[in-house]
Amino acid sequence: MLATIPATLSLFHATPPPRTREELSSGAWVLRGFALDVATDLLAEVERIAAVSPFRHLVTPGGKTMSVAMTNCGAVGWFSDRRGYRYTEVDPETGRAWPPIPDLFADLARRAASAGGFADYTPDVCLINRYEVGTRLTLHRDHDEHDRRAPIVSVSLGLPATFRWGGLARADRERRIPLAHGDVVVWGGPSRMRYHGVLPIKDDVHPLTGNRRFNLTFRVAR
Ligand code: MD3
Ligand code: FE
Repeated sequence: MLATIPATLSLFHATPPPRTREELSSGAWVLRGFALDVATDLLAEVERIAAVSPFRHLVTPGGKTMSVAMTNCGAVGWFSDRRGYRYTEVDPETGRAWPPIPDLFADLARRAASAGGFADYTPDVCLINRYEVGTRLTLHRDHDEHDRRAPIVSVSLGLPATFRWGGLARADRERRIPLAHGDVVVWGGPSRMRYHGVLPIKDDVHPLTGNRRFNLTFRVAR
């Protein structure tokens, strides 16, 4: 006789990923599924933010247009053009302040930092990256923030990505880390200045975001 499968375990329901905590390298923690409970609300906030400060493709100082579309919320926002990379208090595209960090964002970032061993985390900026199929982020380090003792907290939403996790020198060997919808990573301590990037997003459809991936990165910029 066939065993009856309880509805909660049936294949008609997505299998919930286990909520694990794994240290990638000293100070870098992957919190699998940490944002799953609030993912829908996070995406609604992203829409509200983008209605004030729209997603745009920034131009690097070298004159290349980035394939990732970006916007920000917070007291400052990350911006780039031919003049360089910097944090600004005003969105140069709208001439107005960046929208504030929603309480839901601040609360999630603080709880995640705490789970990674960083107490009292109060980010002043959340950079929001939007990836389409084929979009990538080339290997780089984040060095425009004054306070490098504070971790960066990143939240993955929508389509999965393969993360490139390098070392402190550009030529160091890198690892590939899969990041799924709802995963949160805390990048602190000696890991804060490592090289990292994202491989091109694969063609797929996510029930909440369609053919897109969003990434929230919380920072203490100043
Ligand atoms: C490790 N974003 O916005 S998040 C970025 O998925 C960025 O959108 C990627 O790299 C994304 O700058 C990766 C993970 C991340 C962010 C910052 C880091 C990892 C980091 C800073 C130091 C070390
Ligand atoms: Fe980065």
